[in-house]
Amino acid sequence: MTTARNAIGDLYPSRLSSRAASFGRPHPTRWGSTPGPFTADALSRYEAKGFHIEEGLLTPAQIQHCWSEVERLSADPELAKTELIVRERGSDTVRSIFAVHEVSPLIDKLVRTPRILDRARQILGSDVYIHQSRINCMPGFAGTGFYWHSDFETWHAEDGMPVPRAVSLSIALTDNYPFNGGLMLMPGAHRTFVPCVGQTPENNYKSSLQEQRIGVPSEDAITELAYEFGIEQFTGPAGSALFFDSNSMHGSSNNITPYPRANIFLVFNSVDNLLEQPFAGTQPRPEHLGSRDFTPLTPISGSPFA
Ligand code: 6CS
Ligand code: FE
Repeated sequence: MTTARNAIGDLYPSRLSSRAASFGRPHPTRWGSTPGPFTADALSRYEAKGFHIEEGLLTPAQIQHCWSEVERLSADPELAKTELIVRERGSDTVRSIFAVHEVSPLIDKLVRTPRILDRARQILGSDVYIHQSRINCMPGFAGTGFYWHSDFETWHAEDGMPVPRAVSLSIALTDNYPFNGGLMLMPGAHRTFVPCVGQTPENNYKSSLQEQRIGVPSEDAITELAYEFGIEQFTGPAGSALFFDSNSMHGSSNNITPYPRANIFLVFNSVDNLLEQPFAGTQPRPEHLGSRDFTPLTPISGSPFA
């Protein structure tokens, strides 16, 4: 156990020894006024709800291309020996594959595709780099969910991300129904920061990626948010995309249906929001969870995702 360094000057104190009230975040959701592919309407909905869904971001052929890549990576014996693969607790089933933009040239092209990269830059008002990338798999019957959390809470406490100036993009590789473990989000709750109780053990990530216990809000805090904001769900055919704010309150249920669910998850962080020492006082997590290669992404021409 370590002592949090959040006593003074931390605008987003969490991992506390006793409960503290939720509060309105002092930072915006959309930064600046960089032009880009999002319409003004889409941007204002993103600002209000903390997320925006775009159906058909990828075509069926592009999804198939990505799906082949998932199969290749899942079966790669070298990758299987590394921490990039996280399995379901007590089984061999692959739950997540991390740093996919580094191990897959195809996903590297995806993150540099102008119509995708420019959307992240438009929301964050600056150049961006990839803080974390992963493929999340939720097989039929066996997939387990993620409890309610804000990603920014973890990235701030465990990776040292200063403020919520990051946007996540989740691209559905399978159809997302209301019943196969789809992501639930609380529209508008991204404006509220919920300090969480509990000290962070070193190497917390070794268990939190299977089941997060530290850095999750109390049931009372979740109840308050749910009554104020309600809950919506990201559903839609394969190829649909969800852009969501780093402080969105979200989670998912287990998938007991036979229909698998998989998505590509890309986190773009602003180059004006570079990682510092983790605010929980712990050692920084490994590169594949919180990258410290802050090189801005450059767009490519001739992308297979153009
Ligand atoms: O650890 C991460 O970076 C992400 N994964 C989990 C389970 N919670 C926080 C964040 O979304
Ligand atoms: Fe999350």
